[in-house]
Amino acid sequence: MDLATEVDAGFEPTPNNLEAFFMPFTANRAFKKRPRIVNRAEGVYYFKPDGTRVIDGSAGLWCCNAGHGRKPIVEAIQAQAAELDFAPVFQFGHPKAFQLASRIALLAPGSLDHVFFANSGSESIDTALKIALAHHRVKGEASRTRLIGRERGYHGVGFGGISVGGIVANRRMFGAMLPGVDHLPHTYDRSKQAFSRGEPDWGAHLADELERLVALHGADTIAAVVVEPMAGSTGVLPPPKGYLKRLREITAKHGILLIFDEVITGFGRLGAAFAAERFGVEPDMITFAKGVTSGTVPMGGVVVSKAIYDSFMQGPEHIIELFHGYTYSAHPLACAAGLATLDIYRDERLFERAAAIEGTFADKVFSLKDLPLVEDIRTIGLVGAIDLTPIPGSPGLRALNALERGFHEFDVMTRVTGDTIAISPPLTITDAEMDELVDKLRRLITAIS
Ligand code: PXG
Repeated sequence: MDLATEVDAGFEPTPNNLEAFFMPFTANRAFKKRPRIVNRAEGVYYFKPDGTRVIDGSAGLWCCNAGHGRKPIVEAIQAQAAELDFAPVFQFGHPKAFQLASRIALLAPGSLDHVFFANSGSESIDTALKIALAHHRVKGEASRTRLIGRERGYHGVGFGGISVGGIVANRRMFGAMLPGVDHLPHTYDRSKQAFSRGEPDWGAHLADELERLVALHGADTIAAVVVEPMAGSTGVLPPPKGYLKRLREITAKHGILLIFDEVITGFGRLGAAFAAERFGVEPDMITFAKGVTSGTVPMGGVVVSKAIYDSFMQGPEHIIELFHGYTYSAHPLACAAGLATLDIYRDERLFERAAAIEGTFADKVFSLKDLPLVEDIRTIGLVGAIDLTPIPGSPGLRALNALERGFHEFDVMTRVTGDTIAISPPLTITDAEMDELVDKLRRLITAIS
């Protein structure tokens, strides 16, 4: 890109251009021809460099649950940077790491009482898988090494996460991955579930496929099953009614750990602190990230049950119990941001708010049902998905057009996957802002028909 174009895109002329940044999960060449740049955010809006307001239909990347530019979070981060910029948590500690762990443990259901910190969802998943393997080993069940994921699952991009994940494009380029992994079938069947609000009625029996995997491999070889309570990245697939309970029963029966990947569903997205609470199912571990700091500072982690934590607390006390951790686990800036974020969630009752407006949100999203391109709509909590008719021969192009034209012509930001538009606005969104979002989507979908 030459300098003149850069200026058009709203940049100051500098010796830099757009080439140096190898962008993640982005069509780099298309983007750099026609960049989609934001340089400011407030509430449920981003702003383009020319000042145009763009409604944030995706809470950034499903993470800015408290909305953008929240003063208490900003100030907490600023104050923390001045007070304690970094502190090791290998063999040392700082107060806010313990405070935040306690706060998260209080939010998590039942006996999920201990928090291991990481810096992203991907690290959280790898951490959970490693804890599962090590837990069985310290209990004397070292044969339990197999990990079970699910088709259409997304668990980040580490080798553990893509191994248990079920998205072909994220796997096919990267070799053999982890050995000893198997997958449950995904739970979506449009012919049985189209236009379901909340949990679809059909599909609980798909959890019984786990019994088949147990019969095939032997329960004593299986360490853990990991699923997103609601699959997010592959197009918003709420769990069929009773499905997660059934998975819990089968895993418990066979001594297999159940891990809920709540990187998206945690911190209010489904109208409760965690989806585990909403669905009344207590897993053995919950992974989280994103909403814990409302996206402001990278952070992730795993909440583990007391039984798992206790299983490691044995042997001589001077021995490290788990040989795992990251330089930036429980980084002071992330902990400060997390504590300020949890205060906002509590004081503004944002999880309850998400639950209270879920019905209105669903009504508004379902109002798009009459549009000719719309093949299915799914909603749950403050999440919605709209499946569009693909352009024949070019899968994904229809939704990509929606992303591009949405940003440039309709001033709306969404996420797309395949030919699905996914929406997950900040939990602070007002009724009028929901109307604006849905109205822009209506005009956009009409325009790309
Ligand atoms: N698990 C789940 C369930 C996720 O949704 C990750 C793990 C990985 O998190 P990190 O922090 O390593 O990216 C995720 C991330 C999208 C989209 O538009 C979804 C994610 C990230 C970026 C885009 O669907 N989810």
